[in-house]
Amino acid sequence: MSTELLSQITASLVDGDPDLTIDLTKQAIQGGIEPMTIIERGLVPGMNIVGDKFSTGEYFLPHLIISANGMQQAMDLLEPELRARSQQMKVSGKVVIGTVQGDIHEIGKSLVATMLSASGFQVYDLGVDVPAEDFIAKVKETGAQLVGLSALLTTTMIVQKEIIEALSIAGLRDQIKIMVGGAPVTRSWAAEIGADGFAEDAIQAVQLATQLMGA
Ligand code: B1M
Repeated sequence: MSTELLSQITASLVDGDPDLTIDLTKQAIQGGIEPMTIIERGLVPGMNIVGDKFSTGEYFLPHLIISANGMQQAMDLLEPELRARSQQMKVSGKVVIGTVQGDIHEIGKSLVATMLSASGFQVYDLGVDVPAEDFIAKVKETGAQLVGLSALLTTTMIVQKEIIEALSIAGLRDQIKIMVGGAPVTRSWAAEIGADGFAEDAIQAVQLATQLMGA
């Protein structure tokens, strides 16, 4: 039953039917399926298929936009469920997070931000298309100990490097840890650009953040 519902959620995103995605997500929540399962086994596979179809020229930008809207609205339903299930710990640190300049992909970064916040971190989410100076200003303003840089495009991965360099030039590098992530980002890229860590998904991001904060 739950496998079938998750497959239907995937298909609704691929078919670009946001109303159905929302309806099915509500059904899945009411049916007791764990929110992370709905995300990882229902929604993300749908977005991956849409992305693949875009790559091969079968789908165009409007398809991406419609499916992303469906996923975003489903995430709005799931966010309170994720928070409700998380074990609130003592605040384990302050994190400034954003998608780097030139990149407007939001969904994955927001999921990471939600999971960090639900795990007890104080999260300052700068949104998307964030320039280095905004990260620098927010770290100075909040005294955050951790910076998270998300990039979904191969062309904006380099901006992660530029932002790390800018944080160093601003004299902040010694007082912060930096983690990077996003679909094209790898552990070796993280090492190459001098980040302190890489996380593949939102769960790993929480584990990494906790580890980097020495908790
Ligand atoms: Co875009 N897009 N897109 N897109 N888009 C990709 C990334 C792409 C792979 C699709 C494809 O061709 N197969 C491709 C990039 C190719 C490349 O760089 N080599 C692509 C392209 C080309 C583009 C445009 C250039 C298209 C165009 O205009 N011609 C354009 C770029 C605009 C820009 O940013 N300047 C564009 C635009 C868009 C939309 C706006 C339509 C929309 C985003 C809407 C939004 O976010 N509000 C969109 C979408 C939806 C996608 C795909 C289909 C799905 C992304 C997504 O939300 N996934 C994507 C294909 C794909 O990824 N399979 C694609 C679900 C999300 C939960 O996963 O974001 O990976 P993800 O996040 C994960 C992990 O990566 C990780 O944890 C998250 C949760 O598990 N993670 C972190 C992410 N950030 C992290 C940070 C961390 C740690 C972990 O620490 C700080």
